[in-house]
Amino acid sequence: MRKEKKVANTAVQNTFKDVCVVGLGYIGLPTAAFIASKGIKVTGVDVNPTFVESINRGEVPFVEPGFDELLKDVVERGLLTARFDQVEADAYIVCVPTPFKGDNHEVDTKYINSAVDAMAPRLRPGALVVLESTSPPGTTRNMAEYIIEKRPDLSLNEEDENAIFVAHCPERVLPGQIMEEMENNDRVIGGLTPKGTELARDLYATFCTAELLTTDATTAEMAKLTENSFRDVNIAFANELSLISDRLGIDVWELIELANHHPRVNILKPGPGVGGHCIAVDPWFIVSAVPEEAKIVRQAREINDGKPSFVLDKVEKALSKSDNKRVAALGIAFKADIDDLRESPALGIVEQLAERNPETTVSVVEPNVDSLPDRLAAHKNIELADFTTAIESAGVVVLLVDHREFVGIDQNLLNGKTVIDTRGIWR
Ligand code: SAJ
Repeated sequence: MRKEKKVANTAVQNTFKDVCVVGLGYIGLPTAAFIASKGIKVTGVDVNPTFVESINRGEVPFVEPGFDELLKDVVERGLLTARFDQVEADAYIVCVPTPFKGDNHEVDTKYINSAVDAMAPRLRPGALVVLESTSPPGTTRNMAEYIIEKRPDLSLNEEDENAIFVAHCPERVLPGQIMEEMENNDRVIGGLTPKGTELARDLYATFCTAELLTTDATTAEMAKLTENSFRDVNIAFANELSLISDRLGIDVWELIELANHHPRVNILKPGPGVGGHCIAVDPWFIVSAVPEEAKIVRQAREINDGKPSFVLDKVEKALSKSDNKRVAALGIAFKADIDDLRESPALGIVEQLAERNPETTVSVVEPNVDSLPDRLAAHKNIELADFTTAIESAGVVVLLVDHREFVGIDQNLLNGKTVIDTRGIWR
């Protein structure tokens, strides 16, 4: 591993006059905007018309604190434009989803492949292609080989005149804190060749002021998977403690608070399960690559994936003892203060609750969305409600997400209700 200092912006801007970012989601769009804010012309590409139209109006199509101003500025200054089709550029950054498929949780590279299909005809010798999407070991090389399959006139040998350069630079920002972390998080950058690493490092140096750590592509891929697996394993420990504490009849929050007073103990928080498209997905790529060895990683995934059914059982038990069959479900996002519903355990809990208990009405309170997602709207016994109405009419209240709106509420509102607080904010 080599630590590289930031290079001067002016030198970098000479190398990269145009950058094309493919995939304008929670990661791609902020990345595009940060690069554009340094005076580089950026074209963002997405298949979603709502996103493209909203971005070209200077409006962020999702909730991310503090990002609106930056986006508006770069769009108004003509530095960032969104469109459906790719353009010729000095550098491409691929930020498309990499979901898994099948029972073995292998990566589905269909979005990377279609990004390459659209990019290949436009690639010029000397271009840099960076894969940011979280990927199993070997994916960056496979992507590069797929590019060459489409463009046999180009080469991956950096000595050749017709060489292109390919690298992996996994995204690391925490949704909800992207404005701070995009600039200040250290980055891991691994090229397929030394020149690829160098060029990718120069590109990220345009907007990242932290350390740029260089390595090879496979180690960079594994570094990202390792980071998210580390967090998953630690959350699984907290979730396992919540099951143990429930069985022993003790308060898990108090238990963790006490244990965390030890100078070398720092247990994370239990919850209703692990969501988002990163931590709930990425560890499986390690399991799928090396199933024999990745025992803790697999077990952690299973523990975290099992937590929603534990919560569901608790709610159903409470309902069976309550005359009032209405449930107030607080939060459906995958974590606090965002509108992202991907892989959200809360969403699954609400859906199953309604499905398994047709006599029950579930009032969902989610301050970050205007309407229920189709999955929930399809159920007649699920409604979107405001906080006060939902609580007042419910016999059972289940807190699923620790959104700021739920934290300091008047606890008197909960009198007479059975409360299941999966995030421990009302203790
Ligand atoms: N969670 C708990 N208990 C905790 C912490 C989190 O139950 O103590 C749950 C959350 O409620 C959520 C899930 O885990 O459902 C994941 O949330 P998170 O805040 O831990 O992480 P993400 O998915 O928002 O972002 C992670 C980050 N990775 C790490 O912290 C190692 C982020 O830096 C990555 O960029 C991101 O994954 C990604 O895109 O890979």
